[in-house]
Amino acid sequence: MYGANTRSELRGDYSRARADFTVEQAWHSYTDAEQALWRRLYARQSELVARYACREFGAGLASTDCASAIPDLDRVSEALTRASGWRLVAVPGFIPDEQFFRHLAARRFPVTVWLRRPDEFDYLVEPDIFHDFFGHVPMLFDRRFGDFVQRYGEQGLKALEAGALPMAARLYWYTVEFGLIDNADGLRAYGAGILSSGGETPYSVESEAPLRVRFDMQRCMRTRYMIDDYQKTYFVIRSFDELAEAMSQDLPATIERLRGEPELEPDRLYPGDASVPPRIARPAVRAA
Ligand code: HBI
Ligand code: FE
Repeated sequence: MYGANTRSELRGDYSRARADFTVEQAWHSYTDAEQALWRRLYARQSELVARYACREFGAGLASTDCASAIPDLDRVSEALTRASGWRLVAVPGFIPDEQFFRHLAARRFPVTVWLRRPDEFDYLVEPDIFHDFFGHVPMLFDRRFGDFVQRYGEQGLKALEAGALPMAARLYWYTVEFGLIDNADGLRAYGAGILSSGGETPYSVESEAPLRVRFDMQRCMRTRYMIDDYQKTYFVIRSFDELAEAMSQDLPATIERLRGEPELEPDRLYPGDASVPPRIARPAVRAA
């Protein structure tokens, strides 16, 4: 989820990782305390799904059937493969960009095996299994979104070869991690970094603080991002077809066009931006 070169510490045991950085999940090694923490995290976030997540996320989450325990990745992969041809692979944590893109291009989603500590309930910098699984896996049950992520993996490898990881990372960041969608259901979130966060889920849809800009691929690829705070800018699509369209273009060609362009800051609007207003927060229903 975060740029590999911007994190202070790497958790996880990489000593038993294979050449493609996959490991055994060792599902039976999770402690009762970790199972209880998972259930608390799941209960908190799933409460927010009906109101803030797009319907594809809600449908995918239901298919994961992971409310009562940390998911067994191989078991979920059986249902996921039937739905969208994706499967899950266990990894010790962040893996090198090239390996990450190779997995995505082969419709394999890397899921970190360790779970955060209780004191990290509300926030941690590193993606753990709750972020990777609860945040990312539900959307992969949607075949169109799954096609986009696979295509992103293929294009990401080309971007790496072109020495343009930052631009490719921004595209991932502002869609897969922090994307919003504005369709007949109103403004909702589909990004994993949003939907795995208790605070950022309502903030991204209802707060007056951040900017919300209609998705434009080049605008997004030029815009820097923060990894340790709520986003200052969210990009808003109207349909997942927009992501498919964006990935139908040749990413290296777009990168070449953007090479000379200055990077953009996430805390301001630029000429040509189309703003999207926040969704009006429904007044909290007072307990009778
Ligand atoms: N590794 N496990 C893991 N998860 C990621 O999201 C991830 C990664 N390595 C690299 C990476 N992401 C970046 O290349 C992308 O976010 C662009
Ligand atoms: Fe992520």
